Amino acid sequence: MFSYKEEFKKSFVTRMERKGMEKTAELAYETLWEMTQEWIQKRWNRTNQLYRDNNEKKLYYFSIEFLIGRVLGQNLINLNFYDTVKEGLDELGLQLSEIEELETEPGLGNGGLGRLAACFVDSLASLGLPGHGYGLRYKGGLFTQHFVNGYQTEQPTQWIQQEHNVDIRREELAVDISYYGEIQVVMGLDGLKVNVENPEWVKAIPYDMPVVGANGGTVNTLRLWQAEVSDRPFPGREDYAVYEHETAKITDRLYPDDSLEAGKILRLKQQYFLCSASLQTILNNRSFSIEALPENAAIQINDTHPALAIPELMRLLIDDHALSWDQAWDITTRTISYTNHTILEEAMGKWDSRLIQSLLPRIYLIIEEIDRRFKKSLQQQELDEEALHKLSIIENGTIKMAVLAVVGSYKVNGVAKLHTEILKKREMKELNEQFPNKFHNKTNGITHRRWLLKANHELSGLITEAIGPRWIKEPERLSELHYFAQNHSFLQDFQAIKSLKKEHLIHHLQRNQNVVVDPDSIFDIHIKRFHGYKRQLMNILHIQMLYDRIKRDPTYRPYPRTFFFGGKAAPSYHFAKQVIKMINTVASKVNSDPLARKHLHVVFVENYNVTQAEYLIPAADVSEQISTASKEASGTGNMKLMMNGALTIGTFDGANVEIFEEVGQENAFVFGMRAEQVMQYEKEKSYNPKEIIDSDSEIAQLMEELIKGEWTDGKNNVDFIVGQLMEDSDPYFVLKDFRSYSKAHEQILKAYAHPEKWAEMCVKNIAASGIFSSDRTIQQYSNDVWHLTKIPSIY
Ligand code: CJB
Repeated sequence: MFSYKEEFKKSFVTRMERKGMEKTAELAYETLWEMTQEWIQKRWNRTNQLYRDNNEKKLYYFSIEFLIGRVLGQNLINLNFYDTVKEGLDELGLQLSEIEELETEPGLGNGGLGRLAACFVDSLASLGLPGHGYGLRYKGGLFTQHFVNGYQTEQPTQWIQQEHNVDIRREELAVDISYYGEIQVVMGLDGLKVNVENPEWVKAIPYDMPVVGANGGTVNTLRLWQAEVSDRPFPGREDYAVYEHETAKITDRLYPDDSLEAGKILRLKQQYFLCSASLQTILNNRSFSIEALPENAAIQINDTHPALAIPELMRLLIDDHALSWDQAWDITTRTISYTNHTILEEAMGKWDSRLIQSLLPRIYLIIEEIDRRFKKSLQQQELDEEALHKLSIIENGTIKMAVLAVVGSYKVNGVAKLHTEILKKREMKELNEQFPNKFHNKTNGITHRRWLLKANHELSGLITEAIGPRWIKEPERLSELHYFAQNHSFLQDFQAIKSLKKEHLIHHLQRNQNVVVDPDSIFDIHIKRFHGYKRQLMNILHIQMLYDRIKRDPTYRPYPRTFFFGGKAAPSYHFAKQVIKMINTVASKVNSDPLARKHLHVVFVENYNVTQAEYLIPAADVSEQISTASKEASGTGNMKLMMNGALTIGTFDGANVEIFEEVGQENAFVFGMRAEQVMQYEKEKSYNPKEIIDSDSEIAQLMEELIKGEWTDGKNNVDFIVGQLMEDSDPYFVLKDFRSYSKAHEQILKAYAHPEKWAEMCVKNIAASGIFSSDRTIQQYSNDVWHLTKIPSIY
């Protein structure tokens, strides 16, 4: 009888033998890699053929980051081959999990925004929707983080290997990008025409990566552009060595600043490179008239980084396709839509006009014209100075990319209900009034195929046993788990799986970091980028307070807790790096104290990335989502942890609000100020942290210890942190929310004392998490913004 497993084993062994070398794990990885690529290639060709035959409208998702994580295991899962391959390899004496460990993770993103893009392309393919990702092929992904004396150090990460790369070079699709040059207005056949003389040319080479949808039905493309020297002659090219070096720099590395726009020329070069290359390829390879672009293509720009797509599309339509300004504007503003991911001032893309003027002179003229026409359209209205300021694209020598993105697109969305409301009512109030139907909300989501099926195979199996497999295609069916929330044997199975995933994490950490963790402790997990507003500081201060209590009060002997931290700080973000150092210092003090260590353990997981997340998330009991209300646009880690049955301790911020709505506040630990209160304090500048210190003796003691240097190890200096809390008036309200945070932790301890009730709450969280699948998000984008048609499945 035919068996996929036997077929796989036969083919696998033959290939291994053909290689004629020792049967190492590396060889097994190579072999499995090749076989997977062949399975994918067939499906990829079929999908592309379908696209050519059917000509449906396509979506292009432009993003400066795609944090895809390891691909081998995910591809096997989406092909539905994972179990077959795993069992087959088992029988051959090989462990698939060991083989997977050999893959270097492509770290082509910083955090939430990049990972969201990766979840989105997975969902597009899995829903059978024609949507492709366009990004950059950075040679070096996000840096590798190591701790030296507790300080973060950064090493470059190389993910591209000589062989077995995840992508395919498409030389024949290369396009040229131009920078610099002088503007010349010439008389053409149809009137005046703008030319750019003597630009510097750079070649953009696409590398295509397959994006395998669920059941292998649809394989879409993630196209990443690499910068190389152009074949075109131009004056500056004589100094070839310099030119070659400058060119390679464009896609040499990912900028490691999460939520901080570095106004650097290289960053601008990257952004334009992505936009120009992607738009040229879309226009060059179209099978429809240029006027029909909006009916055939939707372009979603992921934050303002690709907002230059707006003037670049205008340039291509006017200069290369001879359309009038009005025609070009009509097409552009019916093709492009924009997602905003932050209201943090420092992360709102802003460029010095002179920089754009010199690097992209033609683009600058177009932006100027967009601004001029927009301002002219406002002239009839009586707008005050503040409104005019909020509505200007160019102001005082600065180009505001967020305003450009809103004006030049047909839809603008925030990434959680609260965030969208803040955009509409406050940050972009004036723009929303000008374009009342443009703004809409699309709450983020995560792909359950990676964060449940792949990361937690065991829990997925249990869910399927209980409610059948339909939830995999329709994750909202996870709600059927409600029927099991009080089923004793189901809860026991859930607890057993949680313990198993804790063991997996412990084993992983033992191997990588040589730390030993108590499997019976509460796993309290705070994983995300380091930023003031994410308040890792509040968490570590709270741990200090618990330590003090244990030392001071002989009756205070709480249930053991392990506090895990994971995350990187932007190399230039001094405050965040100080917090990292402080956590490591507190960890060594607490962990080396025999009494405290019985109750508290602090573990900082080095080099947090997608792979580490896959170990941490399934093992979590508690999910720390403690940002200052109004600051976290959405958060997506909150959703991943919930889906794996962790209980959230969190503020009313970002998508937490919706998580609490879905699961009920009684199944989470909610604390802290609301967004309106925070914004009120900010407006009135009326918050004074000294009042808190004066009225709360425990907090006062903590501050005193900090000032006295009791939490330094001689090498670190907490002055900077104390300075922010006191002199800088605690901008993220750490002390203000501290007491209610501490009370929420007390509630956690009380709840954990009843294991079955706790497990019930966990299961209710999983049951309520289906709505946070990115399949739901993508379907909503498709219905409301992109209007895509599902392609028929072939498998
Ligand atoms: N975000 O990761 C980034 N980088 C930015 O530059 C701006 C925002 C994050 O995007 C995520 C996806 O939408 C959000 O969940 C998160 O709140 C936001 O900080």
